[in-house]
Amino acid sequence: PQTIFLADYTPPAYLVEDVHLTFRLAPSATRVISRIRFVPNPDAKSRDFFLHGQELTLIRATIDGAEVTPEITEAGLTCAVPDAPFTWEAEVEIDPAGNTALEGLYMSNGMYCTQCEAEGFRKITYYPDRPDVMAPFTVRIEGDAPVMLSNGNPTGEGRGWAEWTDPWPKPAYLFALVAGDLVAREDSFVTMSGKEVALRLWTRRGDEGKTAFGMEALKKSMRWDEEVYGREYDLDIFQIVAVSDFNMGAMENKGLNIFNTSAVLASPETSTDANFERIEAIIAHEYFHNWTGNRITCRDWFQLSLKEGLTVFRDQQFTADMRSAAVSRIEDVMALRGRQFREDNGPLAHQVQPDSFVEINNFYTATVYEKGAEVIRMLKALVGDDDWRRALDLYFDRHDGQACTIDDWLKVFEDTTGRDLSQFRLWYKQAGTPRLTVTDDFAEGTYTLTIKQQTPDTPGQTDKKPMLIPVAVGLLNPNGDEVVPTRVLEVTEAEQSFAFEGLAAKPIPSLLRGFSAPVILTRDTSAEERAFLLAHDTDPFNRWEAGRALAKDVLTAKVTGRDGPERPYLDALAALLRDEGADPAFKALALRQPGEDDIAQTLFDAGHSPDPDRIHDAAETLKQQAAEHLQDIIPRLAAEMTIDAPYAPDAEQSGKRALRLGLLDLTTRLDGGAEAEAVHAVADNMTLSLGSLGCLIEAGRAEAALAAFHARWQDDALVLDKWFTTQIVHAAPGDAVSIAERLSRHPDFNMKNPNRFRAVFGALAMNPAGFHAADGSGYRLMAEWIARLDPVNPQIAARMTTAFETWRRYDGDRKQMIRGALEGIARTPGLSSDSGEMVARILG
Ligand code: DPP
Ligand code: ZN
Repeated sequence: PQTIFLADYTPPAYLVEDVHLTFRLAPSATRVISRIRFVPNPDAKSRDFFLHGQELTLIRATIDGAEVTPEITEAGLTCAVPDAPFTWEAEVEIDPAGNTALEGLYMSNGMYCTQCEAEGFRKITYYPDRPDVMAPFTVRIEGDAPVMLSNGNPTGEGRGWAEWTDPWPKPAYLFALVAGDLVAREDSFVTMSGKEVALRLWTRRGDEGKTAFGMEALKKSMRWDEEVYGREYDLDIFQIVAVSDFNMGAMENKGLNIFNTSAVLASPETSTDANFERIEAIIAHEYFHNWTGNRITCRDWFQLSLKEGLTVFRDQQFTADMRSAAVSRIEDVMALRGRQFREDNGPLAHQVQPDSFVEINNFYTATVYEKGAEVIRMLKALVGDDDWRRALDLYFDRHDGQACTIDDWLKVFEDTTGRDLSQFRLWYKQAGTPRLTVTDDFAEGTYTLTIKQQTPDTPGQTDKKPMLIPVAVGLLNPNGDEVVPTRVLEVTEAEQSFAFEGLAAKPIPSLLRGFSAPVILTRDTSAEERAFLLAHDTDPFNRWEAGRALAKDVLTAKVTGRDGPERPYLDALAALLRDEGADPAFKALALRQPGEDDIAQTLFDAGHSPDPDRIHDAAETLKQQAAEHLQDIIPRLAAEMTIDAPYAPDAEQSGKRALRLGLLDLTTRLDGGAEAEAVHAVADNMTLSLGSLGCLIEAGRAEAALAAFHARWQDDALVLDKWFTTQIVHAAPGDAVSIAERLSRHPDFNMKNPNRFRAVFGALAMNPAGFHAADGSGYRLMAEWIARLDPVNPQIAARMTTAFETWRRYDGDRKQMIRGALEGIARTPGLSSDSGEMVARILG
């Protein structure tokens, strides 16, 4: 496997003027006939003609009608070509039915579908499969499927064929084709300039009842992008197709988005509130890519965050507007810390803009996506809302139709504001989570904050420079009044002080409001001060953060055998639950304890080797204590969370259900699951059904409920995925591995379906004390299945290796066992470059 470097970028030798593709569909022998008009690129450094191609059988090729015999290698082909525009034609044969990697053209439940990002198009035909080659496509599909779709607008159809034309030049990774026996929910949307766009959401038969929510989310997204960014849709039709076997969440193919069923299909009976929220966000995300990704795309894959960071930021803004801004910000940060901080503080740490990769599929990461979005959020905070909007207008204007770089993006901001962003650019180039250490001082009415910054070494990167870090700060007086409203301090030096004058008394600082930068901030803070902020901070994020910090202090103290601030924590929690002004969703978030993985990292940072069992016990003990401490409040509050109206997956109802389930989790510690059983018996939506089932599993009385759940939902793959997952996630640590092992032998387990594989093995990784079982059984099971999956679906196998990314935190025995497991994967004959690269990076 070859390492690709950003520094080696060269422009393509030939550009493509247009592409005509004909597909003659047959499950094991599909013919793809391409007619491509090439023109020499005036900016090219060479005239070497190279087309990517993998797993293709070339039947014939011609140039300007004359037969040619190209030289074929494993990566593609070369051929002597004229030094002038010419027409290339080729016919290849491919095997969609045998394609279990789910990259290129493959089959899912008898339906043809494609996934081309990042480099799947080269498995469909010979082509310059790189995002800086953009062309209009015309696609003719021949076959017997009742529905045959591709990008763009329909331009013809007849018995056994359909033709689609996409007038917008696009890179090959945005190509899509779908064919099968599909049914559509149809709707329409009138754009801001009065153009009517047909909307279709396609599913296989039987899933029609799960499309209403997705369609509404699509229309809301289209309206929002017009209202907030002035971006209008640009084809006559927009289509979404739901596919059961899909490696990712969804894909923004031009005019024909393809979605994992789990990221689009929803109904109250089968989907949780969290599913609805995620679906709304993903539909928005893929739709927003039409401008940030498709109309303006990436020059090369090192620029991936140009489209992903920006589009995640835009979908976060959308969710904040559709739901509660405070709650969605907290959820975004929880996800960032859970996945990106974990990545950034281990062997897989990498830059938002990497300098090199072996397999680009391994860089669709939380760092490129979520940290990328945080970088954009900081940029917006630094330039302000007005310049943000002006800069975005300039970006769309200047770069429409181009394949761009992150530097092009930053230049737009420099030109708009006149600001030099070279220090800010380090956010893209320096890996690792910066640490901020804050001290303060008060004398003669002046309050001084001193902030030190340091970014730890990461693989291949040491001696990092100070970054430009926006730290939003507000000051409260001891009565809880805000004496200095939020101000953004721009930290640019390794150490820097900021003074606030004219204060009557020493204030209490509220630091990093709204999580204004993706950093780890530490400051010696007393439990009283945290409790004070939890009660009084006007910044909802920091209010939540104060409670979380208290909970972490309690848990880490318990694990290390110190006295912790249980009392202030539990009292503050009680006060918050009694606060009638606080939103139920917020209370539910405050009630949630920090995850066991988060505690492990915190302990490791403090110089301990975390013991997963002790962490789990500490979490259980604290839950028991909370249940006892809050037992007077719980029944009344739970009763208030009853909903009389018909189910709606909106922010208000889901907040109430979240709080109700948070309280039920505590009640289960007191009544052994009696109430959970009652809730489960009458639950008429998946949120309460699955939530109460989790409580029953933890209470050890779920056997009958699990059997009934399986019997009821055995024909619904997405619900069955939940059935697999919940048993493992909620299993007692000592049982998790054997349950996962047993479920991997269940007749409904199917390693070829990524959702099902993740439902078992992704779930095992989410039960830290179970996965890290002291006998190494979790490691062995995981490694065995990764090696087994690798030849079938290398992308998912490689992704699953991240279960091991935290290995250096643990004690010597565990480290040795994990090393053994990883080395075992590495020795697997024929291991993919996907998994090979990941294992090598994790081992370091
Ligand atoms: N480009 C796709 C997305 O992020 C990849 N899953 O939306
Ligand atoms: Zn995306």
